[in-house]
Amino acid sequence: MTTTPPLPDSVTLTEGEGGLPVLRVATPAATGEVYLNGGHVTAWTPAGHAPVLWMSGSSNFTAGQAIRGGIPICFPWFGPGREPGLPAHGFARVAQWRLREAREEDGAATLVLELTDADVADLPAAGSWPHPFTATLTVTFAAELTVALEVHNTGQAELTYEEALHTYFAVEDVRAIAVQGLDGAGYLDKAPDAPAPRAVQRGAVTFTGETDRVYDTAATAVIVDQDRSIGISKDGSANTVVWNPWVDKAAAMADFGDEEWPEMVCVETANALDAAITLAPGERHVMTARYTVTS
Ligand code: TA6
Repeated sequence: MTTTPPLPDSVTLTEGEGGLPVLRVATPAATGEVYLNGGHVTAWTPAGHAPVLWMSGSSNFTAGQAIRGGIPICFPWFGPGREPGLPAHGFARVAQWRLREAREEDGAATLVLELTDADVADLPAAGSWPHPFTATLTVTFAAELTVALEVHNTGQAELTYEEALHTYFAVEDVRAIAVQGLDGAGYLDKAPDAPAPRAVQRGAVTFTGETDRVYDTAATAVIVDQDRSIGISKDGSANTVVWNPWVDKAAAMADFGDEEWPEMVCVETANALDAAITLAPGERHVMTARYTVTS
């Protein structure tokens, strides 16, 4: 039986969609929510702004299934499952995280969630992934949203993993936005009609079809939308992934409405592929993303 730590007045633990436990945050600076299923941030709305994170109206809310939208945690692999039958993007987003601490300071509410190898020992999605670890997710809701994923190698052997904060942002129309800050960065182009597997970004990223790119960059990105800009700065991350499924891929996903693709763009903070992290026994690594909104 998991005990709930003391909660400040700005944080409540209640039943969310599908009866799943959800932590709801309400401070003068922002509101937000995090599901224990997947350690999944599903909402952040700074005071005076429209919701910043996008959620699919077709998302599942079933224990052990990924939520579509918000900030899925990809860990310990990015992309296809490494063994037959294992889910894409790792098991962290389908595991039940535990709330370790909730605190309020200077008007900001911070939630600290934890997942260890013991929590996934019987999780089919973990397959035979054998490494002892402790993953800690620290989410601070304020006028900015800060999300930090720390991985601690608690085992006696080297641990190599990939990770991403696979964040879905709400936009007016993806066909009219630009993502700045990636100019000159090399990228892996995963789009089905990519002219070449690798390219270099020229200017801002704009969207005219399915877009699925893994950029090699530590730079801050900015989503320039019609009435606002969303800044994505980061520490401890060598990759930024930019994704929009466009028409065909959206239609192929059961938990993604066919007409929803213009409303969102993913700009993901990651360490993937060649930038996978390797920890010696006892070592830790923290990847942090910081989101800001300006109108
Ligand atoms: O980050 C982009 C991506 O890897 C795409 O290739 C697409 O698969 C997307 O993630 C969503 O993956 P999911 O497993 O959440 O459907």
